Amino acid sequence: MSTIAEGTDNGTDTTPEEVDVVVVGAGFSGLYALHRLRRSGLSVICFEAGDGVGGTWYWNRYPGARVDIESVQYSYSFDDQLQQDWHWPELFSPQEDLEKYINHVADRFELRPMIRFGARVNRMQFDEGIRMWHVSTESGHRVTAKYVFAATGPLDATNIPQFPGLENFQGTLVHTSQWPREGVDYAGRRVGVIGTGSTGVQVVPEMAKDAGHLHVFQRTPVYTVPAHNQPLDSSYERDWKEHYAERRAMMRRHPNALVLPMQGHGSIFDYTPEQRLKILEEAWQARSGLLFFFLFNDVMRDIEANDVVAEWFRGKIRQIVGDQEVAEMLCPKTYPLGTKRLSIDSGYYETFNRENVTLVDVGSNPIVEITPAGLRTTAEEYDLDVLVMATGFDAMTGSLTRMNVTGLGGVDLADKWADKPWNYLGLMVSGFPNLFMVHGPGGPGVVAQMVTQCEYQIDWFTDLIDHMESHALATVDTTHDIEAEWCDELAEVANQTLFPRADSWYAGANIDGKARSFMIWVGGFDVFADRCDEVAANDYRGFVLKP
Ligand code: NA7
Repeated sequence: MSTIAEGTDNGTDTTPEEVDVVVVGAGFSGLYALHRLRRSGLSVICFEAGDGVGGTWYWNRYPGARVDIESVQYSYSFDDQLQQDWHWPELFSPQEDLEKYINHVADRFELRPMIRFGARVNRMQFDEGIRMWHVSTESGHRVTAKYVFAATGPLDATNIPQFPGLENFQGTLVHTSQWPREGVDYAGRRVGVIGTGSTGVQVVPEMAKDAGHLHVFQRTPVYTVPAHNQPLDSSYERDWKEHYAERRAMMRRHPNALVLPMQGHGSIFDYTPEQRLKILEEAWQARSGLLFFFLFNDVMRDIEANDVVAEWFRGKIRQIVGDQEVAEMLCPKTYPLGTKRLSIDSGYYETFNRENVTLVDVGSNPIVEITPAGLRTTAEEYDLDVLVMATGFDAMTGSLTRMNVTGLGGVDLADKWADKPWNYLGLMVSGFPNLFMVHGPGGPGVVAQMVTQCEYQIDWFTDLIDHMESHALATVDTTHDIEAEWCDELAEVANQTLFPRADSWYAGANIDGKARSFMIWVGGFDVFADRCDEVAANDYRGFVLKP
């Protein structure tokens, strides 16, 4: 083992030609991987496409960008002094505060010298002769490494639908995840937002405040609940800081890696309609939108139970939105509640009561063309100065397949995943030795709190590396039989829930031509982590380790 690969690109490139580990991405996962790997005494280099740390919280700087998990939970646990020292001003942090935090972490733990910024990885090739990875970046880095951590995030590869005429638009065109640092001038202007997922739900109320007129182009309505964001109450903060150890342990034992204020009411059918109303109303007023998943244990499994909550939900929309035609357009009716990411918002439905906001149904009348002056649907033409794409991501797999990754026998990862993203435990893919995926397809990914999850997965990988180094092992891989078993188990677990009933990005349904395959382990983070622990305790059962 060598020493830590440090040095900045200040004119002279100090990037070594060979390291123990390459980490791709300097978001929450990448930074923790750097910290943890350094503790193992390994030489590490990190390539980050952006000019700063933060990953999701570096790129998604659109107005209203905010985390949808309480910040006291969505934060690192690996250093108690850090969680004691840090003060979150708000309950659900805005992007600026998350970026501040992650920059603090990079400085506090002196991680920056290990990172090469503006360095997008564009090729990763496993060399069977030397059993190492060759990693290249668009900015010319060429490094050989024994191990690679793909800390690339499940929502990194931007999806911009290729509408005819897109290149002819004369106004400002921007995807929410590529929002310029200097901002976009939209005050008093004619703005269009395409997309009403979690991002659309956040950007719409914020832009409506200053836009001259805002058109929201909605293909599918969203279920969103109020965040009730507020300044972080000092006694609440104190209580968390006093109980961090036990609360972090509770997260490890929770299916979604969360601590929730209320849950576990049993079946919805155990209650009278009046009692259900009371429970649902309390949840609507409470501080965690994700509660709706946990209020009753049959809502995500039984369509009739789900329908009860969904219908109550539609009633809420009809109450909030004045114009009942608009309210009806906003009511989700084609997929069960929770089977696409439940959003949390700050005044989303209320925004449609504003004079300067118009909802356009592009589900019934699709967008046919972007024109130089705006866009045209099958029904009408709209003149716009600013067009915002809140159209999401080639989720889970896109960030990996876009890096041109080739494994044993020169197999391209994109080809290997042409029909489904084969993987074992979401951690590894057979034929791609020593390539570790953080939040990979096949793991709990976005249905569980991601910071706790990334810490867990990175600890698991670094323990595996420590094991390999102390036993003089050169490679770890898995087999296609094992990954086929895992993918079957994942599908079986998903099929016991309502999740597969939605055309969601959880199943690759949002990208034209992408194979349909449900990619997320919805059996619980707790069960997943127990399984990973058990695998490790049994000599990494299912993994193939070679000297
Ligand atoms: P999402 O959840 O994928 O939402 C994208 C939105 O864009 C969604 O409403 C889509 O409608 C819409 N969309 C995509 N393509 C089109 C076209 N061609 N025409 C019209 N509308 C379109 O991405 P987000 O960024 O909102 O959220 C991603 C995750 O980030 C979120 O779940 C959180 O985990 C954080 P559709 O529903 O496909 O009909």
